[in-house]
Amino acid sequence: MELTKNQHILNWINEQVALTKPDQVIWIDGSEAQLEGLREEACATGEITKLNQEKLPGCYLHRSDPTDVARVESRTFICCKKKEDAGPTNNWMDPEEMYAKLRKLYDGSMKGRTMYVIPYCMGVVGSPFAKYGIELTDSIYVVLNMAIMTRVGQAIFDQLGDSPDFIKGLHAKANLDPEERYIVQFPEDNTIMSINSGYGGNVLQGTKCFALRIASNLGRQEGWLAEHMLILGIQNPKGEIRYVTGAFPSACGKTNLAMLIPPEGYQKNGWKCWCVGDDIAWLRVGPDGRLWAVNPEKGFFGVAPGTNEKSNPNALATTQKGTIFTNVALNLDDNTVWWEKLDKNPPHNALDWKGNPWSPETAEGPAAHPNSRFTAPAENCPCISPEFNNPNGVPISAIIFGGRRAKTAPLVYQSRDWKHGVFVGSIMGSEKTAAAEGTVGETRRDPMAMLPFCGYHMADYWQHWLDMEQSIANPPKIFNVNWFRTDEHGEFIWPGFSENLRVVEWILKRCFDEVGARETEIGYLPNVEDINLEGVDVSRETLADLLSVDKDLWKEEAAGVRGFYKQFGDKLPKELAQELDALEERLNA
Ligand code: OXD
Ligand code: MN
Repeated sequence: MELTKNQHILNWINEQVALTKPDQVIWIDGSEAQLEGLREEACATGEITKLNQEKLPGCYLHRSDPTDVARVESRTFICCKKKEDAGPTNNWMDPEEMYAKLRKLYDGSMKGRTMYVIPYCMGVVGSPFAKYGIELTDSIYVVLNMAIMTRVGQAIFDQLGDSPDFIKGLHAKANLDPEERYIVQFPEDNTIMSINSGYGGNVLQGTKCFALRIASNLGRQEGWLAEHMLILGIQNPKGEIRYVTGAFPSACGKTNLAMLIPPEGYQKNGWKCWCVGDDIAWLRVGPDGRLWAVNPEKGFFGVAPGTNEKSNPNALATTQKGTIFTNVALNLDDNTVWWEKLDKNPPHNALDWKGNPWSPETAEGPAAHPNSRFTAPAENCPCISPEFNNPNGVPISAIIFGGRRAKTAPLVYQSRDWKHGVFVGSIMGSEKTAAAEGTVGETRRDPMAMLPFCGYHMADYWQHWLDMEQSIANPPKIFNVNWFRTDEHGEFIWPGFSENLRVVEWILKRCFDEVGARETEIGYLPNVEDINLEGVDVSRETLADLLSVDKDLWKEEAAGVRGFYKQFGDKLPKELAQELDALEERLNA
């Protein structure tokens, strides 16, 4: 039954139905009864498997096609009229050409299938931050995941009324042909189309496609920022809670920082940390001139391998109910799940992520896919912030950028001002580990961790960041961290995880003028005595080493940035070119 009389919505859905030709159309009202019916149906067809309901209540396992297990940047497109508006870091195709190509692929793709109409909201329904979307999909898996990751149901239609202001999304699994897989954003039409994939990051359109690629365009037009950032609240012994956001490329511990647990000594003194978001932040200027952040998502789509009682007990606890696991291993003895580094007891009677028998003795590959995931409700998280559902978000004191650098970047430094902070974000990068293709140690630049997610020209995006300065009377301070410096044996010097709070404490003190700093060529660094080392096995000498700036390495770094900036040509904001010149001058002085 149709859940709205909105003609914009009905006309658009009718067109998509005529194109894809599903056998039936089901509208998702968001009720538990309807979702439960869909879970039962998906269990009956084998699309998902019900797990041990005593140990993992409400949890299910899904296996995706083995060729369809990750985001595919090579198949992801920004289709705006002018190629130069997409910029050198995005794939582009002319919208007319792309629509024509896609129409052929979608034509009749839902024959014999059901189309589900998912009305969803990014942010709290009715909040000034909120944005609405409708995803049409032929996948129950997508419906169930979207219902965890976003706010779904009738309330969205009620809120929209007759408005045409919603993001249109069409997803068809088709035949999962990797050669014809497309994840396409049409920012000028507020439209998202994905086909031939069932993998989360490609097809849960509310997340990366909408909340970053489309929303970054909306933010530019409307004067706000859509960022690939965690949001963390830090409560000090006085009971004050101060918030930071953090942008990190993948494999830099973003989820761990988002759910940080204070070191024991800090806990005893009354410190607490609160997770507002683990992946995406929408940032707007509040009436007080500060930057306020909301997490537009309602769940966590996290990487399972490596998540354990030590690395991230909060994430692990979050996955113990109401969670959909994708491509992890199934323990046949007790119908629970397992993944690498969950614990030291791999199941001996298991199915791997492809559904083949697996045991540690005979294993030829990992039990869980390295990019296997959990889709878990944020409200399960033991440290979820009481402000999680606050429609106005939380005020941000600091923005933290970070990457994985063996030598160059110190443990932490503060930018000189907003412009320099934008520069620091724009030169962000991470060194490739042995696990990834390419030369080990080579730096992959990933500005603001937005390389795969910025929905328009990266240089225009930097300009937008620079322009935002005018409207933020009380801007957050901008920092860079690096938890990954290594010694001559390649071992990490800084213990990381919980201990990172010691660095965040210094960052917050800087924001509230509670501590000094020393000025260096690259920005402000802590005085060695100003980072609390009580209760951690790190000496002042080691800390001094972590806080050292090697001028020769930084000269190489500056040269690397110059090379990276070249591709942006005339579009590179002059402020950033000046920042690079100034950095080199200071290094050569
Ligand atoms: C994610 C990503 O899945 O950034 O969050 O790839
Ligand atoms: Mn992410």
